[in-house]
Amino acid sequence: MELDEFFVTGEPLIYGGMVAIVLVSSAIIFILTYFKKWTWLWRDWLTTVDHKKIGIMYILSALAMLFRGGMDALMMRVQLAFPDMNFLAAQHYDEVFTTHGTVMIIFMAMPFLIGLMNIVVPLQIGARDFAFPYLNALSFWAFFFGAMLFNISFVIGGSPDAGWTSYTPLAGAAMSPGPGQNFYLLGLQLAGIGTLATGINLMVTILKLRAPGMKLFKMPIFSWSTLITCFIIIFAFPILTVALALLTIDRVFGSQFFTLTGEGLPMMWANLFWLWGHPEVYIVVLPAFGIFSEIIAAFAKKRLFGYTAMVWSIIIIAGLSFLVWVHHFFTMGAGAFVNSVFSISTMLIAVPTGVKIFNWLGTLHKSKIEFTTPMLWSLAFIPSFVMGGVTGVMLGMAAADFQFHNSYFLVAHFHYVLIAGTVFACFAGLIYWYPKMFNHKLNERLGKWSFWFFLIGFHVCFFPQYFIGLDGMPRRIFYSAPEWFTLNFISTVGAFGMGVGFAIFVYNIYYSLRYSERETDGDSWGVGRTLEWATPTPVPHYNFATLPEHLGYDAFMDMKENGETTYDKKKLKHIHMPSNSGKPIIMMAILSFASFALVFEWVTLAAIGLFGGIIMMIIRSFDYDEGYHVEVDEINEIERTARGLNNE
Ligand code: HEM
Ligand SMILES: [Cu+2]
Repeated sequence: MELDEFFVTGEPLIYGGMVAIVLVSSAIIFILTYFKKWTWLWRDWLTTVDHKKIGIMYILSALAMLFRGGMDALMMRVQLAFPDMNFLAAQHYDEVFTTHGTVMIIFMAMPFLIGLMNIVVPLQIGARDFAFPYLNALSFWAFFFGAMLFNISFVIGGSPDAGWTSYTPLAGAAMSPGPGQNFYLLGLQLAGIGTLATGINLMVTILKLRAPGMKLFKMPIFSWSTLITCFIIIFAFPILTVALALLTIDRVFGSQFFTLTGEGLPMMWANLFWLWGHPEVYIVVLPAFGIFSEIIAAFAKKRLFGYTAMVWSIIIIAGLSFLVWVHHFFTMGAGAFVNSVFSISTMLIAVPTGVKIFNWLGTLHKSKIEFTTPMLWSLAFIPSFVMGGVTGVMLGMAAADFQFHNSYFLVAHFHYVLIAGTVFACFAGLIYWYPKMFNHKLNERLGKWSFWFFLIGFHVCFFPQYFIGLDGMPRRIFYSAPEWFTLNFISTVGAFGMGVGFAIFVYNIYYSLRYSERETDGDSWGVGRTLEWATPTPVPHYNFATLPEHLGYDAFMDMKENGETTYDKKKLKHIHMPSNSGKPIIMMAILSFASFALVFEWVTLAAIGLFGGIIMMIIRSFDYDEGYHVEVDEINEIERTARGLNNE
């Protein structure tokens, strides 16, 4: 391969990107060296197996990906703002919507939520850490290197351009030659392994490590939604793994699973993709439901209305999510009977979802609402998400979908559910649990500015798109006809409004780091109901010194009433902790090297990398490190300092 094929050339925007990458990387290296932070970075972060730190790394990466995906979105909206715009050429537009969709779903929404789960779930169920902390680190690095591999494509080799759905035969070797599509396949493969491992890890954690007395039906709702999400991950992700592998083999080694010419089955890809893909949208929305439930109950200062109905509706949604995948291609030609079956199963999902909406409204009913920013995001979620849900039912009517299919009506619909559901929940959850992670709150005034900009921007951006869609504008085109000008222009203005909201949010992180008051009490908002608020802030690395015997639903409320804490001197025992390890990051770096080689179809190099990965697994299996103990004296010291008891 020639060097000028290796680097992407010819686009001013991409040269700008290259310069930005070099500048930012040099700045980071300089700062780390200047302040002598390399050992700190390696010892405290890169080798950590602590679920709280891994969660923070997930969230930071997800915020970076939200920025990247957001820049893609703004570029597309600029191109569509005026008819005859020449900002993005057709080919470049294709690449941008492909990377936007993929980054947002795989590298932003899922890791953001997994990051929150990492931090919150062990604390909510009274566990010391994940069941397999080492595996948790491995999962994070799999995601991280997968994301890096995918993102590097825009400066090296070229971006994929077949949509985030990567439909064959378009995505096959004949119609999409070159490394672009391989980046998609291998980036997702690597990250997917991490997600699958997290699903198993969290499921075992929740089933096996709950504190004594915390029965499943006493568990906080966010932990419930996580548990069910893990089941979806475990059943759905292997389908993606297989589909990606088959398409990789098609492209690199010339097999004919999805080709047209070799009597492959291109529609089989669409089926496999959506067999994973529809459950995937519930992977990113069920945890969001869990987050909103926690926040709404906390700031309505009431017990969650209909807890049991909530749990069952999550379970039913999860089950149904595997039975609706054909609604993504009603136009395939499966026939009226098949389409009717999938139409009905799709509409059935609205029933348990409706139940949840009424449960949230029931919780709010006659309550004294405290309008904090996490609560604002949660309140805004309800009507906004309903607008996405109702249009989803419209799309679910097979006959009508022949009109809506591949139009901006669909684009509006899925942004309504993904943004009002997932993104609002990410913001709400991050702000709500922020003091648990960083010992201070985010500034509420800035938070409200960012909320209003984002919320209004969101509706201004996407509401008009329903009508542009009904007017006939197809998705995935880089050209806006003059008759769609007004609505398209309004939509672009809204997109920039959201951009401003996000910028304020990021600025708030910096502002609060400098100026926010440091916490002394673990129950930061004063309204905590669940166990994570029972720990002091910052949370000790072992989480809980001791736990009360009986943990009911709303465990922390009971503890407050009974005057109990997580520090009962009489019950102290040493705590067994896992040691840090550099092996997860090294192993995943080696596997990402192998994947990178395979992207360019350098098969020997890829095989060597894979072999290196196997060597790392063997080394790991001879690792007899049993971890270490935190002794009673040290626990006493940590708890007394954290609780401010030393001055007494
Ligand atoms: C931040 C504001 C956002 C804006 C302004 C925006 C805008 C857009 C635009 C203009 C397109 C291309 C439509 C087309 O030409 O067909 C698009 C596609 C898409 N967006 Fe977004 N988006 C945003 C956020 C998100 C989020 C948060 C997610 C997911 C969590 C998401 C997921 C997708 C997906 C899956 C596609 C389809 C890509 C494809 O056709 O392959 N977007 N978005
Ligand atoms: Cu679906």
